[in-house]
Amino acid sequence: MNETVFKRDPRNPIITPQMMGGNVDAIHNSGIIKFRGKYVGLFRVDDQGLREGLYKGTSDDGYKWSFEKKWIKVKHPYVDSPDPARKAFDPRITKIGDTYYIVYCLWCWGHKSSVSIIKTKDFETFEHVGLPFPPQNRNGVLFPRKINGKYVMLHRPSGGGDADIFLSSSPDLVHWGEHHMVMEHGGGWGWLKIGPGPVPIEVKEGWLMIFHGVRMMATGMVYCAGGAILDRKRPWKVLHRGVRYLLAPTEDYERIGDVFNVVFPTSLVHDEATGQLDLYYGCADTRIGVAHADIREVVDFIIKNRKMNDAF
Ligand code: BMA
Repeated sequence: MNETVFKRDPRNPIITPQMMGGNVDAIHNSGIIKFRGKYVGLFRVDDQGLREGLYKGTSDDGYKWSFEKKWIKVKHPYVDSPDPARKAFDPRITKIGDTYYIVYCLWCWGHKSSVSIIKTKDFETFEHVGLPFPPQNRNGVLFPRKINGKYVMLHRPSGGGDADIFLSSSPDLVHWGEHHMVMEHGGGWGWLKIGPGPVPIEVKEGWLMIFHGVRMMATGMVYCAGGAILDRKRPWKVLHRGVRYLLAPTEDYERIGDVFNVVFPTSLVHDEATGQLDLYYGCADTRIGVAHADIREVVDFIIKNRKMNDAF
């Protein structure tokens, strides 16, 4: 184990396919958020037919979860399938006002990945909002408030190679434009591709953004998590990009699984009273881990180990 500021929870992995029982091959990159004093999550579950969809889970403490073992259902105009939710994966959940928006990746128009937005107020019923961009796009996450009067999303307009982080804005979550490139792939652990992770958190220096980066080794791709600070009013501007990763696959449960050597961060729960961050991440595309850090220490670590711009 070679940890930086994030420390792995000793209970890791906290959720495994074995705990789920039944027709589950893998449970990994998931959206988790505090809801009515407890935790709720939409979990990426691959079944034993290797189809992807979202299960709902609830928890009192963020570690022990109960699941509704069925795909959530959303009526979706773009997907020609008897059960559209079965094509969904890698959700991120953002609360804006009293509404929870879920941005996730959807296989549509054949086998092409697109980001899709749905919304809910109660996590019982989900409503389609829009499909912001044409394919391919692999990761999308909304900021937790409007910036300059518009909704803002980080996303990754690529299905594979040349994968960089972009930002776009919208007056209504349906019509998107004002595209900016935020960060190019590059650097040691992100030299092959990068993509946005959990919902950014506002700090006094700007926005704390945790993202994933990929490098190619002789044995295949290695996925790490790192951090950057974006400008508060112009969040496409990178103020500090951390050169050192925050989390890299070192444990057996992160190294061995359906895809080897993957930590894939998708949710960050922030306790404002204590400053604690809980980073939930997919491990080897098979199970879920959580790591903890103090938010100030994370920001300081990124700034101390920074590049002043996105050019490595
Ligand atoms: C990415 C996404 C993730 C996955 C990762 C590692 O492209 O498909 O869902 O965790 O690859 O396989």
